[in-house]
Amino acid sequence: MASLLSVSLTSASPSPSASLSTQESHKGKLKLRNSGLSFTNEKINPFANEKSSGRISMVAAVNASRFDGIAMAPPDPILGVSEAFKADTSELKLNLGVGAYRTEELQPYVLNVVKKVENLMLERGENKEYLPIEGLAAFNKVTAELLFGADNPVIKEQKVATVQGLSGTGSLRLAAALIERYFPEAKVLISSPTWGNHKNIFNDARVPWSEYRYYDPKTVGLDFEGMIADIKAAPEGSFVLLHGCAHNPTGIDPIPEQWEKIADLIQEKNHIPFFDVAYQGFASGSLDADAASVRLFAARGMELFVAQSYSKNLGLYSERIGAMNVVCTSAGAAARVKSQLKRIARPMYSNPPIHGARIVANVVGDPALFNEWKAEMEMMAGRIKNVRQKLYDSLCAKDKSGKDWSFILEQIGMFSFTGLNQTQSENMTNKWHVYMTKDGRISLAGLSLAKCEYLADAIIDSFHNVS
Ligand code: PGU
Repeated sequence: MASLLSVSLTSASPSPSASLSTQESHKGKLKLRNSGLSFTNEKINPFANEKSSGRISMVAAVNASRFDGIAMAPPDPILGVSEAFKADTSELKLNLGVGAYRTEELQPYVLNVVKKVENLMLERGENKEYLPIEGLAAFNKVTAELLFGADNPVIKEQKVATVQGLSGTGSLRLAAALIERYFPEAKVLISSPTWGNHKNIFNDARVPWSEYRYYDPKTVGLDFEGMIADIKAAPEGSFVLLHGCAHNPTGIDPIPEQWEKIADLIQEKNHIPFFDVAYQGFASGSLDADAASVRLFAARGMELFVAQSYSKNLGLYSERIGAMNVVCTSAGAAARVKSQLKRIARPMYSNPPIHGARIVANVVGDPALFNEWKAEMEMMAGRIKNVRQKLYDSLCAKDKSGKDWSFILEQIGMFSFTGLNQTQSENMTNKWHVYMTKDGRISLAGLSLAKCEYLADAIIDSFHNVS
């Protein structure tokens, strides 16, 4: 029989974020921002409902855990798909969940140029000392140049605050913390739909967000009017999160004239554009073409945020290499913003990892290796375009219903947004062993030419036979 003991706990302890906000509290009052979300003590502190005000005591069995109040978290909608895929023993199984490039043999791919540079790094016997908080200087230089173009006045005039981040996600999270700290009244507008983790990032940073219309299921295209109306209706000075290229999950990007109109409106409303660039060079095969949207905004002299990732274009998924860039209207503002980004990074993770930063800096810094990278990027983008075409051809050949599948060819990047609903997507997995996210997104980077016909059969069955 379990013996009983009494446990004493300090009650009403503020949540971790509340204690962070205390730094900025006024006259000792705890200031929690109204994010429109429930982050009350009741939600976070399982003991908060206890009546006692100073200290609480509770009686617990020794076998009971202090963590019994913590519920099981749901699996991640994207990374959880890979876990389910691993557990499936069927030979037919296909992982089109996570956006990660695979070869035609459906194997993970390490770029040749990365292997070369890693060998060079090993030969040089470089040390593993801490990086500065802002990351590797040579990386920060080349990453901003790749994004804006080396000749861009924003670079020449030192108007960009660049810090190395923990890939795209970590860079977005840093920026979210900057918004929370210095723009307490602002909210972030995100596209509907968007990459699933965007909402988590802003929720955890306690930055309120709302959605703007983006995808029109009727046309399986961009709802440009809806997008414009929602950005217009947002309070002045909002941050507008935009996907630099290859919108995730839809694969639908505004055309250049639409980008101009979006920029006009953002300027008019005094909003701050916030680009997430996770696919530069990977969407079209060209680093410059895929940065056109960001450069268009920068050329207007606008202040903007840009998060970058090297997960896809250099295949450095697990090295966690990316950057956060803030373009300011003066070098002085950029220096101050950078100092604050460092201040946010220091207690979060102190300083970033060096390996991926050295790979990027060495690849971009050597003209021959840089060219080799571009060729490999074109090859990867080309393989994805080929499977996109073959999937479309297979759907047209097999589907006798007359349905127009041409939207698949109009989408760009590594994903296709099939238009399958949740039940249909579940049929893809349960019946056909095709693993994908429940929003109907498939990663074409995980598809081979050999599997296109099988996938077409699965899509046609799910679309027509499941409601
Ligand atoms: N932003 C967008 C638009 C993305 O699609 C991704 C990755 C990221 C940022 C972050 O990538 P980092 O690896 O942190 O640089 N999205 C992929 C990868 C899996 C995931 O959800 O993290 C995806 O499958 O959507």
